[in-house]
Amino acid sequence: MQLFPLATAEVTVGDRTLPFDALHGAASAVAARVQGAPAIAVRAEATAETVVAVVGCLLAGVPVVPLAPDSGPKELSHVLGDSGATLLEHVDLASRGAWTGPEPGPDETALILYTSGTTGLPKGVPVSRRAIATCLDGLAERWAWDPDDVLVHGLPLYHVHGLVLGVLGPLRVGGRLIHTVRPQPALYAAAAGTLYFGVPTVWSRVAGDPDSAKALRSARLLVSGSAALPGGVARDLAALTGLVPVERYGMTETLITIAADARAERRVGWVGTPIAGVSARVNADADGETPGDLQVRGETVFTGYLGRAGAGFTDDGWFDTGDVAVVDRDGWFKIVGRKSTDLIKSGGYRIGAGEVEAALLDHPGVSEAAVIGAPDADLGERVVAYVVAEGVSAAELIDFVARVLSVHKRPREVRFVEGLPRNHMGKVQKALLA
Ligand code: MLC
Ligand code: AMP
Repeated sequence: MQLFPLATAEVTVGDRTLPFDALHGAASAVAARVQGAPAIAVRAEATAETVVAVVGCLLAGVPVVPLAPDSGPKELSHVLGDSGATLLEHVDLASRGAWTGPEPGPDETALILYTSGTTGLPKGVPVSRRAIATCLDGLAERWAWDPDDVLVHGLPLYHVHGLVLGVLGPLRVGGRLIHTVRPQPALYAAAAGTLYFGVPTVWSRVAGDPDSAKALRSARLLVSGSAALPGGVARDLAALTGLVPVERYGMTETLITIAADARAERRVGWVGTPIAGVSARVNADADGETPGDLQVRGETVFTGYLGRAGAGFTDDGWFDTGDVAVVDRDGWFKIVGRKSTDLIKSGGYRIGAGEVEAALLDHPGVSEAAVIGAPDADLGERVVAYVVAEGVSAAELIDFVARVLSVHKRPREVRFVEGLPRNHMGKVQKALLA
């Protein structure tokens, strides 16, 4: 199974463009360097070097661990230790090789993505080549994505959205990618693409910048994902661009599993039907449109966290997403919430409350900490920390978390309290905090 069967893609990141031959040549040189390594970590800055590094490892069949470039020391040592990866220090865009090694098998691990749980440190999610191929082919079918498309986005290159869909997608489809480095409305407007990706925060900012939004009128398709798209944002975009975004749903562990067909009538708030190779079900007590646990299985779904086989799967082999959904008679799914309030989605980033709490407790001035996601018009949810602390300011605590963890995991707000509400077992009652 070839991951990139067409040699027609072209990748632009910022002001650097790599036609397929240049990308393949530079990636071949990386492949020759890394072959045989158990895993390679890449500081996934939004650069052409990151794309070359990832493709080089994929050619050589070496699992890639993409790191948030602003990872704090705590995250970095955990991820490197847990994955056994070696950090790839330097990539030369000018070097050329001609990799002719055999195509790795479909069950080989292509990527190891780290993602937050409700407690503890991030967990490694091995993603197979088959999972990537099935996901991208399913989405290409839903979106009629072809080599003539110019995909534009500016999402981070260490998550499913920006990396798997946003970089490996155009490479598999054989089309063009323009990565704008930052997902800013004016940069989206200037790139003049046919197809655009964004998280809801990005789409909300585009809708808030009418001049940039109107420039997207010449696109054929806007896609939103990673968090729920507010209906108001969809309507504002429709008025400005003439396009209602399609939604798709997924997660690190499963890649994208459910997507709306670009040719179907838009159903704002509904994410679509399972893509080819995937099944989804709502495990509800009652029939019909009753909210229940959304469970998925199929070729895009991982087989287990690194070092924790079996966690998250039902006895009959479905992955329990932790999301709550309804499904209608036509088989369309709507995501209505999440079971745990300890997984926060802020700006499309998944942030575990427990990880932020542990970071806060590492500060000598903090004796107790509880973190929640509060509704936020821009970010969907914003990280709010309730702390019992002495001799430290809110700004200092925010900076502290931004330093020990990635910047996006920092609380946006710190509320000082005398004590945290706890039940008789001593467990913090977060419902009483909000
Ligand atoms: C602010 N900054 C600080 C700081 N306060 N730096 C250090 N310490 C502090 N205390 C700086 C940051 O470094 C950055 O600087 C700037 O402030 C803004 O950072 P931010 O506040 O984090 O940006 P913000 O505007 O909040 O970001 C919004 C956003 C971002 C939409 C751009 O949230 C984003 O990129 N989201 C995408 C997440 C994503 O791709 N998720 C997909 C997961 S996969 P500077 O200089 O760097 O600008 C998935 C599966 C699926 O979910 O279904 O897709
Ligand atoms: P991540 O692991 O960062 O990939 O985040 C996965 C989570 O993002 C899912 O479990 C959902 O909660 C959320 N998510 C992704 N896409 C959507 C969507 N279209 N609508 C609502 N939530 C979404």
